[in-house]
Amino acid sequence: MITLRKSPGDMKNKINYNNTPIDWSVVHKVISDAKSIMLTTHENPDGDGLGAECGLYYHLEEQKKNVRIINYSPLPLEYGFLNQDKIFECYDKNLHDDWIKNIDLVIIFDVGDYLRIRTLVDIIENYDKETMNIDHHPHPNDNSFTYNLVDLSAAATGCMVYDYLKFAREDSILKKSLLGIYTAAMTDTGCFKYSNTDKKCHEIAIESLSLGIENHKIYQNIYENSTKSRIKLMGNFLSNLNYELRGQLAWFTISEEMLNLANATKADIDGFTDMVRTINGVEVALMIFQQDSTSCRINFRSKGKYSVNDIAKNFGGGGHAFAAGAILNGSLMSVSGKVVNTTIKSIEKKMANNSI
Ligand SMILES: [Mn+2]
Repeated sequence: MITLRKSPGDMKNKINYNNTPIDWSVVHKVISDAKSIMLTTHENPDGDGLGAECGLYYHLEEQKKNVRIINYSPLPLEYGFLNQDKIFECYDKNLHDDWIKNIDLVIIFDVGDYLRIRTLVDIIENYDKETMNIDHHPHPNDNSFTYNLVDLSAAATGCMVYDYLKFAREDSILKKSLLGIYTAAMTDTGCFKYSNTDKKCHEIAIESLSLGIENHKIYQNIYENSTKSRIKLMGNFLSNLNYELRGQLAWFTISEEMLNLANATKADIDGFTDMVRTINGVEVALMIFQQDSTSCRINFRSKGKYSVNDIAKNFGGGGHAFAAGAILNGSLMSVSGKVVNTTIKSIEKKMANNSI
């Protein structure tokens, strides 16, 4: 059980840019003053968390900082291309605690919820380390980070790293950093397709291409690397979709049995909800995934007409307005009944409000 030693209310942030304009000069002073820095991101990391780490890592390494990337989860195979220099480490108490004990700063990317770095919270709290949160997910005002940097308008956390490097560097951004930043922007915008795609994402793409970064290879590594099990599982769930609200809501469940039948793993379900959102007429896609015998993960994706993070919040989760999720205790049957009903009611309410 992971708990916060200090309650957030006891903490006083030294910096709290909670979706207020970030003064990068203030942030720069904090990072410059730190000699040893650990970079980390949430469990089951994605292209944004990993890319942001990689983006800042090479800059800090060049600045002669004692810097390491230590994540709770191992590096997913499809992101191996970011790891040419073996920069990603998976947390191991025996290997890392002595080093973490003496560091000046922990920078946490894309976390959404502090507890998503799992047991790393304990070690950070036990050694009373200063933390810097760099994120584009909402956080409460009384968060427990020493330095809180939240920009909800950022398409990716990697875009915030890009902002920082633009401020901090006289030289252009290193190619190895840009590889990470490009990966972050590409994955969090669904390959520059989602509504969060902005000018900055394309500027990052232009800068990356100018330096010879091979965007098609990044794409292939991440998206053309499906396991056969994933495709088998896909066939199963796609032929069992449920539609509500005259096709505006599409939902599906993935049981442990379906996973076992396809010989698939949890990593294989990434992107399924996005896929269902692509269906004509579907405004909101919802996945209910039985992650073990006692709990389910739910995942919402919206095309932009109806927000979904408020629905996820009802179940103790959260996220972005149009991409959100939660974890619920209970069987697949009970969770799906409850969640589907609540979602239908919530969308009906939004429809009524929209039509006024
Ligand atoms: Mn992100």
